[in-house]
Amino acid sequence: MNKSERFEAIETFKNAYIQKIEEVSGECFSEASLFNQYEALAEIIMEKNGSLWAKTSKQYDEIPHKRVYLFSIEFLIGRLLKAFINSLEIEDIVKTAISELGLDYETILNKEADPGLGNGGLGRLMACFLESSATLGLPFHGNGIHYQHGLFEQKIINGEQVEVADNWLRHGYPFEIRKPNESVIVKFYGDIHYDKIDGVLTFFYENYEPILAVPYDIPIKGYHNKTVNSLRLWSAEPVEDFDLPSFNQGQFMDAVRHKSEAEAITQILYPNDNKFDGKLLRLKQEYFFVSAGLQRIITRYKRYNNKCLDEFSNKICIHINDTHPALCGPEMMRILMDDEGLSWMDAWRITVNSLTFTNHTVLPEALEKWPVDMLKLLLPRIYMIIEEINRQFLDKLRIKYGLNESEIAALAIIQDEQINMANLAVVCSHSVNGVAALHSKILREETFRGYYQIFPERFNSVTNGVTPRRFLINSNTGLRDLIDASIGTEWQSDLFALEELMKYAEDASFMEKYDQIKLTNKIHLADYIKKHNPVTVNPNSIFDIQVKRIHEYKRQLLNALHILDLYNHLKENPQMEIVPHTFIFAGKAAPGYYFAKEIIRLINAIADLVNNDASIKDQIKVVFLANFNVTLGEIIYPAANISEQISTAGKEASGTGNMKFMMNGAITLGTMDGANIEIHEAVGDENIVTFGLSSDEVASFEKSGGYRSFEVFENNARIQKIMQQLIDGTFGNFSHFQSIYDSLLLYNDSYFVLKDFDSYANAQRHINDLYQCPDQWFRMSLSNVAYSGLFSSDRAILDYQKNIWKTL
Ligand code: CR6
Repeated sequence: MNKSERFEAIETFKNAYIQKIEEVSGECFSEASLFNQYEALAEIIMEKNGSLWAKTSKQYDEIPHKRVYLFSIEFLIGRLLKAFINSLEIEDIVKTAISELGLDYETILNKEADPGLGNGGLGRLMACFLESSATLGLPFHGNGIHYQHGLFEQKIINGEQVEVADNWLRHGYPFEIRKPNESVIVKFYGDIHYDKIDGVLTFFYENYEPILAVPYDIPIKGYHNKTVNSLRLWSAEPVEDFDLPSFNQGQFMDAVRHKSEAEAITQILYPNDNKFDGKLLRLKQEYFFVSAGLQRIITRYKRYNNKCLDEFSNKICIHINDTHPALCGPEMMRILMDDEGLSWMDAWRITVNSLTFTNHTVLPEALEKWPVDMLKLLLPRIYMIIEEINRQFLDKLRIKYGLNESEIAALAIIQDEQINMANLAVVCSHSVNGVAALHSKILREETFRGYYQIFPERFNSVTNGVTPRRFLINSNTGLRDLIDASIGTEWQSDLFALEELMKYAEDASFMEKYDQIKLTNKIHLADYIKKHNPVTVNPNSIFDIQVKRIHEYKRQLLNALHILDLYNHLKENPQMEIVPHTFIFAGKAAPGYYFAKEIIRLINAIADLVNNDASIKDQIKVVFLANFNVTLGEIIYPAANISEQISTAGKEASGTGNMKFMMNGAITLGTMDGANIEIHEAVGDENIVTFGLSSDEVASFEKSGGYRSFEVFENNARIQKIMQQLIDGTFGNFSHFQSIYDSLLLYNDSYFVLKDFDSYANAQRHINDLYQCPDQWFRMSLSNVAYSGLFSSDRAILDYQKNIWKTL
């Protein structure tokens, strides 16, 4: 764009924006509120998306391409306005126009709610996959739930987590389009009858409770291209709003009961990460979005394919994200047989050939198992189909594979009066994958060992990835500009091109600019901290950061106990000097997870002790930031020096925060777990600091009943001291931490915190030494950025396309 075109574009935008502000507010431009300014900007951008959206769908209809539908109970999409503006390549125009109108661009963007429609890594991964697919121009759509309330907002009061309901729709949401004419009915409860009609067994489903599923579509815009895909979220509504007969008889509550019972299904996101919570309402949610999504997909497919379903699995792939949508198998069978009149054999072939499944965890407490009684009552027809899938599968194991009864029992879908949803998903899909190399190996050798023996060809592995657009380009603009100026812009759509940055590894002037950018990002985070916490942090200190859900296996406790030990060292050795260190934590605990909440309380107790002790001369500061979400992450990742990825080896399936930090030049301090292993391989041993037991060592201790934490305690005076401090009143107002003490000593430390303590403390000392050599630190940091290509979700999506969905 030349100068005069740019000028014209700015003027045109200004006029359109003024007009839009007046339209949305009914006020003069100068009187409109900040919210009106945001609303108007969102509307203008949605109009631009809208025409591209329509063109993309038309194009997909005209050039048949295999489509992928991603079924997930969570999509953690983050704020969209800035992402849309950047993807449309109009940021410069919009920013300049807004500032020339005397308004503040960033303040306007901050009015947007951050939809919390996910718990953590799993939901965020799905959002990265949507963004990457649109950027790669692939027909790929999401299917999920339109929760009225997303994940709770976390406040920290007196050092403790307090949950506040999230109300992201309070002021409306400008990026969704309600499509009532595409609604479908989802049926619950009721009775099944069958009869032979013309010699064919026919099922009748009666007395069911119908719920209306209404879709809301959100555009998913590709970066710097014209593709706009859809994320479809289903909302539950009563088929009829109001029961008039009850109302007329004066039974006012009864008249609206049906409405609130229906709406309850999509009222709230379950706030558990990596944990199964077997509530009936959750089962309703799972079936609700599966059934609604599949019904629409099949109806649409028939419309464009002469009503013939023969080729369905060559043109459509339904991806099951973890086991929450595993009812896709039986529901697809139901639709194909009962609604479409296909035989069991034809329906089964189409179902298995269309479905693919990703497992995201090996933690036993996360594996979904629904009681048979619950399923039978809520979804009688689906239960019949599951029983039949199970029966036929077990027969096959017996006859075709010659397994004995105990081997068969281990692979059954129905076990001990429960439906094992992982087994259901494996049996109904033609591909099963883990999310990092180690995790996939554990699936093959442990979790799904028996399945791997009979279906080795089904097993795949795709290491997770994250979108560089959200987590680097749009959130670390300083680094983006430096990279653009150094190696051009190709890397933005091919992250492997970042390797070229290594030619600057010895370049002093590049290093100076690079370090300055990190410092600016740290100052930005320090300002945020000052606004939200009663502590001032030094931007020149090492920013050592652990942000993720609070979970015992993620071992925030190891980090916290090490800080306490470091503090003790400084107190005992007043002459001792370390590089000033700021330890930053953020993350939510599931509301019912007592121990995780105690860990938050301990971190805040340590923060209170350390931050207020002048004798340690500000050498360490501890910060717990409330309400970690995607938006806060975008401020945190660019400011990190150290990325804490310290899970007990073998427990973290992949991790994705590790990749976001790496892309922004943080050095991983981690165990050999999940994708850390691949980060280690990508950057080389000299650009990462690893420590701790290996997953094999952890597994072998576990097989022999665990290790003896008391022995470690007895032989380590430093550990004795910190353990004592948990219960001796050290934390004053914060009182004691008896349950933490007990879990580590009395209950044998299931997550190997004390076992890995020394190794972790040594790794921390090593980091401290490395940071004191600025040249070396710079090279380490730059290597992390340069070799992050493998961890782009573009690469992950291409792997899925090639090896799993077979769309390339
Ligand atoms: N909690 C894994 O624990 C992985 C993501 C995305 C998780 C985490 O290691 O990176 O999925 N698993 O694959 C589940 O949610 C079940 C997660 O986010």
